[in-house]
Amino acid sequence: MDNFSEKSRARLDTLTRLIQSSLDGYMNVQTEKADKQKKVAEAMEYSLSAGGKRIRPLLVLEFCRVCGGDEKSAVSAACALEMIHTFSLIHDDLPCMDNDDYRRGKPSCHKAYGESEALLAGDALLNLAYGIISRDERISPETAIKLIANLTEAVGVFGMIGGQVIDTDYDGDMDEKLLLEMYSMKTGALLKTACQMGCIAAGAEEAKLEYAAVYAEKLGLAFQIIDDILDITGDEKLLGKPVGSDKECGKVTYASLKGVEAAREAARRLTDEAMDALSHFEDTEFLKELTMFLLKREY
Ligand code: GRG
Repeated sequence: MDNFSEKSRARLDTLTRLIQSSLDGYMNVQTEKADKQKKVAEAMEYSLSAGGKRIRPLLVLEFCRVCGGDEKSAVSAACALEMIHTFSLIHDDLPCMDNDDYRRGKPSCHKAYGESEALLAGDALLNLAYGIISRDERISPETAIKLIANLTEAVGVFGMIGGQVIDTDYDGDMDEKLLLEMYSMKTGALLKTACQMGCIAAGAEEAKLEYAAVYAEKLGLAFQIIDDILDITGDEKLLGKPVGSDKECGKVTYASLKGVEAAREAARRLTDEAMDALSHFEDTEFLKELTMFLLKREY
């Protein structure tokens, strides 16, 4: 994260520590309770701590702050979202989905723990995510319900899962329109709920949620296009997984459809549009630097 100013780097360190210690806290409760379930708790912990970028929880906490909220009220939503993101990666790597052996620089969950354990670890993370929001005493029951409603929509059949359905069922005849629709759902939906849950935790008015959605829509498309480019031009060591898997699986991506240079240009344009949407919020230096980092990222 070289493009960060000193101030933003300090903020990044603070938030990353907060996210990690909170995730550890939630997972410790599971591990301490586990008896015959030790292996599944270990598999959950293994994938959750494997060293992702934590983009989604960072967005939850930052959107809460730029809407004038106290970040403590967004911590459970931030951790819940990272749990759900990790769950989606565990399931996405399974042989019945993308069949990937490596994730975040380590053997994927099913390679380390076996398929049934990985399936259950993913399910348990999804379930735990909703549990920690519903039991968070730092937020009102009304806020918890709003957060959970927003999150379930993002994960569901018209969100991430729906995007995965398009990815698996329509890969043969994917045109640009369908591809972008799939990206918005499969990748964009979790980024949108990240930004909107931050607004909800801060008690922001509806208009802020709409602006957050515009930012996230643009960011989600740029993020997935960069992901496609990295699968062609990326460095396996930095990425922590093999490159070329999209081509090997015969997958149509924006980069394969348009070429790497045109894809890079589209990601730049979408990033500019995302930056414009941030003008509706105050004190967005960190968010802007994070957005630029995602455009230039190598992992
Ligand atoms: C099976 C019910 C069920 C749900 C899962 C598998 C699936 C449905 C959805 C797949 C969603 C998916 C894997 C989308 C790709 C999004 C993406 C670009 C992930 C990589 O995100 P990063 O770069 O990863 O933030 P790190 O490791 O940094 O956290």
